[in-house]
Amino acid sequence: MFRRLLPLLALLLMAVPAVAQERVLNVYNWSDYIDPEVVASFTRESGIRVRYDVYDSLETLEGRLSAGRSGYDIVVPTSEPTFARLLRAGALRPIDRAAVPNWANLNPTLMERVAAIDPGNRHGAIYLWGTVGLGIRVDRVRAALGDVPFDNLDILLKPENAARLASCGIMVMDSPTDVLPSVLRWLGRDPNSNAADDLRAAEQALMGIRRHVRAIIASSSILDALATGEACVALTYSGDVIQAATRAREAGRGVEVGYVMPREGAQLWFDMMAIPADAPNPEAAQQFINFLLQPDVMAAITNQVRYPNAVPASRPLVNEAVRNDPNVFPSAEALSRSFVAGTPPREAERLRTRLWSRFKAGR
Ligand code: N2P
Repeated sequence: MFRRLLPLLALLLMAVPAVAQERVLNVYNWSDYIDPEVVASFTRESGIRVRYDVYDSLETLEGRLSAGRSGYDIVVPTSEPTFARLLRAGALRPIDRAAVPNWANLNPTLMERVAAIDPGNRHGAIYLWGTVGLGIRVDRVRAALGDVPFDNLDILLKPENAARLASCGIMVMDSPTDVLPSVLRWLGRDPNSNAADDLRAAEQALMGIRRHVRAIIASSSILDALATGEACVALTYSGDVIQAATRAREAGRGVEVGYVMPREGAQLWFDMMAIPADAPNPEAAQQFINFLLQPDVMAAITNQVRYPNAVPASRPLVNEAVRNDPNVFPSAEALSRSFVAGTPPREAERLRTRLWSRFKAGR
């Protein structure tokens, strides 16, 4: 009996060092935010296996990371507030530029914008960026509202419009961080205000449409609901809407999805590739960042997820339809009206969280 098991045992022993040597990269990224083929080709090229987890809101990401020992090597927080807060808490590791030669491919003007919170850009490189706006079912909204201009948040936030659209499905992504600034801007207030009366006004605006809102759910579920036609107006991230539009078109069931970038000024955000201070495999993380910063790799990602990147040399390699889509690459004029969220102090953050619970509960 034992004799027969011996060869098996020998085989197992031989396999142990191989397993111990296997290199693993633990990635925690947004959902629907990469071309899976890119991950596969990184593994083929480097021999590093990728364990890939996803989140769909900054609140989820921050909750997971602030406990420490997340076990991740790569995370992708938005520059403000999440990346800024993690940085301040000492939760991010400086990136060794010598290990990331493709850093030179990054657009210096865009990187300058995030240098204000990360002097010298020591802890993060821009992965992708985009705006917050509305995904709409164009025909349904046209039928319900008539010939109004489809270029601002009136569609969602004016109670009379929301009442007309309620039956076809209004949804809002479950993220006070990425929703409140746009509501404040629509009200003509400072999108980054932490003043109690501004936040109260934002709450009133949201409560004014609450009974017409079908769902306040994770951004990943909003993408699905837009693609199937279950949502006819949804406040979410730009590229998610464009991905939903593509899926809806491919499904061929007559669902036509459009993106509305708020004319009053859209929230603009930058998502940063960063390495947690306690990352188990920071060398592999740097290798991965370097891999992603290649122009052809970045072009593949933008083509797939419909968000612009920060590698200008990728631009000629992006499909023409994507390259010329002003919802993917906003015009200079639209950008000049946009704003970037700030980092609310603790007390204001508490007010925002409480306000959001009341909005979700509807009272
Ligand atoms: C991807 C979500 C976009 C990231 N599904 C928002 N910062």
